Amino acid sequence: MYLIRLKESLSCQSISTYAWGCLRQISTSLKTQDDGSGTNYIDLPGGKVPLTGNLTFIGGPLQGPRIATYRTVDMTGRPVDGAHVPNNLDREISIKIYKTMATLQTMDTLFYEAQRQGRFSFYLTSQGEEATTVGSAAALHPEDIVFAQYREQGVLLWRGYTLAQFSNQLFGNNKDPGKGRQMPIHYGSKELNYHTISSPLATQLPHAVGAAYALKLSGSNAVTVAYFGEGAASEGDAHAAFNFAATLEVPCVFICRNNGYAISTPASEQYRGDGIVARGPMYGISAIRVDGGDVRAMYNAVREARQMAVASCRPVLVEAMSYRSGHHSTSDDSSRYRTTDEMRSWRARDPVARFRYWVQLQDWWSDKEEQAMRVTTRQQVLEAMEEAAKVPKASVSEMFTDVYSGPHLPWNLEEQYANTLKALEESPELKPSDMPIVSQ
Ligand SMILES: Cc1ncc(C[n+]2csc(CCOP(=O)(O)OP(=O)(O)O)c2C)c(N)n1
Ligand SMILES: [Mg+2]
Repeated sequence: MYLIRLKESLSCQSISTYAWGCLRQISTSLKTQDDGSGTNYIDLPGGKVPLTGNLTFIGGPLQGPRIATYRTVDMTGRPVDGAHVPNNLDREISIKIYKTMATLQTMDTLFYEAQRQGRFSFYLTSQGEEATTVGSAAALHPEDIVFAQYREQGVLLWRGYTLAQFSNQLFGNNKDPGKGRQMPIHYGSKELNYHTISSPLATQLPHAVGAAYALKLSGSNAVTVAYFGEGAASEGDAHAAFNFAATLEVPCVFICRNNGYAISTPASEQYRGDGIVARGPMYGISAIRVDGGDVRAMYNAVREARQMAVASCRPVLVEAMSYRSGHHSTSDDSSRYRTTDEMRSWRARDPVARFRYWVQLQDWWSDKEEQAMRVTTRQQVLEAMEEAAKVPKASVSEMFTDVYSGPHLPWNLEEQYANTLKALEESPELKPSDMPIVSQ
């Protein structure tokens, strides 16, 4: 616009004179400086950068060694010599972490099977990622606010979400706070500081950054925690979130679960840099890559990340490397795009068995306790499902009446409610068999 106006008001000759004047002005304002070592710098609003006569490009396709993965326990459960473990796990927390991971495994297996039997419409497991979610959850404080993707049921389980609550949500019954309006697995809990899951990928990331900014303004010592997959990291929202987090300087811990797949798309097709961790420095965010199958490493890395986020009031990025051992969801058959050999080899690296070995090595757990716990947990999950199945569904009328808290329905809901009742009256075959029409 400015140039167009200039063109309109100035002749060719005077444009040239104007540009020459500008150039001279710029050349004096962009002063180069010598720091004494013979290096020249250019001082710009974005910062002071060195000058060079070398015509050299940086970056390009990945070459050379990749960023290392922090690990404290090997694949068989033995401690890694010399690993830096600033926060060792004592007996009590180790047993709690192990029991939560084992319960998560049992819960995932039984809920998955129940969905296959048609008892509810959708499920997805976190098999292979139990250490990532439970290990990180154990490192957080209860007041930290979680913005999860959808495969982080381990965080909720750690925070005390009960098997009954999981079951009520999956069955979409009257005891589910969402009353069946959300798809199964879209859990949320205000009491546990866990925002309700939203399926569109990466939308939780800017939300987490905004909430972290609010925490900063209120002087809180809590952080927000944004979980996401490596596939979601390709969304525009992820880039916006990282940059806002860095520039606004907010206490947000980003935890990327790099589990190798985004449904059928392998991680190798998701980026050309070194995974997600390499993006941290690019945005000015401290970052670490962690073995997501090593619960002790996850616990230590996230505890440190949280500490850094609070102390510096800045974001931190953790990339947890793991493998999605199950199908993407009950709507997926992953044997169509990955080999059984690959899947079998990763099943053998089960993070739950790996941690059990470590806990048994400390003499804190026995085969007998293991057997008893597995029987009890299985029973508890089955009972929770039986109970949830018996709870009636919310009535059709609540779709309209349970939206706003005021005594009267807004006119548009009133109209839609009346139309629904009329349609059900005229076409009784549309009446859902398991839902009352009007609340009793
Ligand atoms: C904006 C958007 N695009 C596409 C989808 C469909 N979709 C659902 S899950 C998924 C894969 C996500 O992969 P990743 O982030 O790696 O998480 P993972 O399932 O591996 O845990 C896709 C493409 C979606 N939900 N939202
Ligand atoms: Mg993934």
